[in-house]
Amino acid sequence: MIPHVFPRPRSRRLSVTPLSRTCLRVLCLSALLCLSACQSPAGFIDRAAVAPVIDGQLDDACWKSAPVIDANFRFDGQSLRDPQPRLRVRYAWDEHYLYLAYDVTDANLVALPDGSPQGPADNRRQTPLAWGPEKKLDLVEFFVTMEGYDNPVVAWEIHHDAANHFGDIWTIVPPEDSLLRRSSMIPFWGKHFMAVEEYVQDDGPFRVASAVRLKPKADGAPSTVNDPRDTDTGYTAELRLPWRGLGAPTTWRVGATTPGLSGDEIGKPIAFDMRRHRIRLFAAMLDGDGPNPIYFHSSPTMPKKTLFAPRYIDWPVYECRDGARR
Ligand SMILES: [Ca+2]
Ligand SMILES: [Ca+2]
Ligand SMILES: [Ca+2]
Repeated sequence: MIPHVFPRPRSRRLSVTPLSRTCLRVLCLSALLCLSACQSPAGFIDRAAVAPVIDGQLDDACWKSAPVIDANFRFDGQSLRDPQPRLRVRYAWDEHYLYLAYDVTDANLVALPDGSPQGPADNRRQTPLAWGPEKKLDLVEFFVTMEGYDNPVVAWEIHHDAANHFGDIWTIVPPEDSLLRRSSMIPFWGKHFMAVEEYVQDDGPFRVASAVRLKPKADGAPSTVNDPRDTDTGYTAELRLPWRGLGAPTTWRVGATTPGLSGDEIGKPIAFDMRRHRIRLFAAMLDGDGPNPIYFHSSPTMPKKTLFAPRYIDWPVYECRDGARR
């Protein structure tokens, strides 16, 4: 059985009355499906009444009310939390953006560029190096996909680091038992396809943005990147990703009355009503310190020592809602 990627709301109920043997089989099968389909989301993402300023400081109103997600599950054990704080993330949304904020605790910050800048001509960004154990490289990753993009999963893998390098990889992940995994487009360990040259598009004036703020050390001076002579404390960061660039369905746009865009809507930015829509959002951190680099992440169910992208069923599900109720 292929589990549903996005559990449906609890309000959906089965309505089967003729209990013939065949119907009982159908009912039992449906009940099994519902076990995977009716689970509650891991949490909610609240709408930001005021958009956060993307400056790396987490003093915006939306971050003060957002739940803090401790992404310190260890790569080398399932459901195994690290005793130390590692990566803490917060999420928010509004009609144009998904906002990501995070706080890294790290005594030695390392961040290096990789390849050429990417992005549109008026919003270029430098991609970070994603793996470099000999350099003690650090990295933060987010994996995001939306309900509906579930067979195969179409997701974005976002990379970010202490030097504000920003990378985005368009990823396609067929279900594990799908023959699509035999596609010549699936070279990455026979599991998924990564389009590294693609990038999250800006939606007119609504543009990808990111920022970093280095946290102060014991002496009050900011932590330093790529200088191991001191003892860092870490950094905070904010990212802003346009819903339309992420691929939110245009049927989710504010005031949608038709499935497709009407003539005067084509080419204009789109405002999205994300209320009640569900997204899968998984956060991970690579820390290059110690004898071996290690990842920490936000999923209590991710199997140990597993490649994150193909395990989309273990990315936590969040439901977008309007306003903080906490
Ligand atoms: Ca801010
Ligand atoms: Ca480090
Ligand atoms: Ca340093």
